[in-house]
Amino acid sequence: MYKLLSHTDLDGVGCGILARLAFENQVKIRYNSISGLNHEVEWFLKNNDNDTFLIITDLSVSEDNEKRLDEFYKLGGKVQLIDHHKTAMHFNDYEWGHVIVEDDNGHLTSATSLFYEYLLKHELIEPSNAIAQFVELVRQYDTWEWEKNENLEAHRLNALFFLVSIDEFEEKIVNRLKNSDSFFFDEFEEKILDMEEDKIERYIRRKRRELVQASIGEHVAGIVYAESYHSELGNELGKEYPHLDYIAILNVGAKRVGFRTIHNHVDVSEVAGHFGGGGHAKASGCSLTDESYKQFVTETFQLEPLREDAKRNRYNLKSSSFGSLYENRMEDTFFLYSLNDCEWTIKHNEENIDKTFTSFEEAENFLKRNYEAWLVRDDTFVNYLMDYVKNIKQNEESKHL
Ligand SMILES: [Mn+2]
Repeated sequence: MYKLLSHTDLDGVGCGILARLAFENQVKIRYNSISGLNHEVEWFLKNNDNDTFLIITDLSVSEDNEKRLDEFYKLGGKVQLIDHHKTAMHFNDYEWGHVIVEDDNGHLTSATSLFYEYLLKHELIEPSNAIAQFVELVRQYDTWEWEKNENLEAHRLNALFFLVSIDEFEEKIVNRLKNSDSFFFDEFEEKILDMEEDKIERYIRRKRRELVQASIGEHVAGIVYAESYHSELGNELGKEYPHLDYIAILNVGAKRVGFRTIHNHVDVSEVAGHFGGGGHAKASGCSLTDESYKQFVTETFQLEPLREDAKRNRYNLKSSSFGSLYENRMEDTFFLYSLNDCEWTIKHNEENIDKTFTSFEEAENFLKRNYEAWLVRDDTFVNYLMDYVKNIKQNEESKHL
């Protein structure tokens, strides 16, 4: 008999699917959160028979359970831990641990890709094209490589995973991988995935109009309330507003805050750590405690949402050699223009600010971080230029008088 303890996400369930293909009804599978895993391991060690082979994937156990498992192994118990998280590297000190973050070709790994290799190496699974394709989709999704490769199928696989229950997903995929030469979505799945994509797009568009900006510690954050689609939302809002260091997503019902960043210069695991949470550099979270509630909810509740840049302009464009016009809520105007090839500056109302920038992006970043200004529509831009010309003329005329 085998027992597999794996994570509840797509990568974790990918391991379950491989185990089902390899061991069929000779494996018991349990999907767990991190805390749930430790209970399961303790329960297993108390109730095990020495014939059951324990496999743990995509998760690592607590220090206490690490010791217990090693004792169990030394007394002849069968156990294998397979993971790809950086924080689990020390399990490689054990014969029963196998942790690889990046493979020899420089590709990031996932638990599903490592477990597939493991099963192949021990000749526990028949290799197939369909399985290899599925494993690669899971790997690309779990490592975010899908985004760089624009592998939308990987993203859709995860969307499908969330649309159906884990049991249904497992059964569906196992059957498909058993019976076909390549991995595919059926017609009905394609249809609901299309609908789901439209729904996410509308949701993000709505949330974009609710985003507020606030300085928090050394960072400028975007703050939004949302219960669903956190990773899509964090990613889209981050790209839409690159001047924000990170996006904080508040889920008041669940009493959680999620943090996402698209930037390499920001580590949101540190931000979350400050509020007693943790996670990865680009995605992290913490509980909504008194302190984080005050910071993210109380102190930002009165703020007005960020205004979006005008999108359909023909004249008032970013980086334009004629300059670009911005405005903020105080109705201040900001004219951002280049002095020469490598210097940009900003005219705030009538006066130039005492600062130059080496690129348009740098200048705009300054403008948006400090003044929450947005690119105005063409009509406002044209009026601004006309007033400007009128002023010059008036000045000239007054000189001649
Ligand atoms: Mn994983």
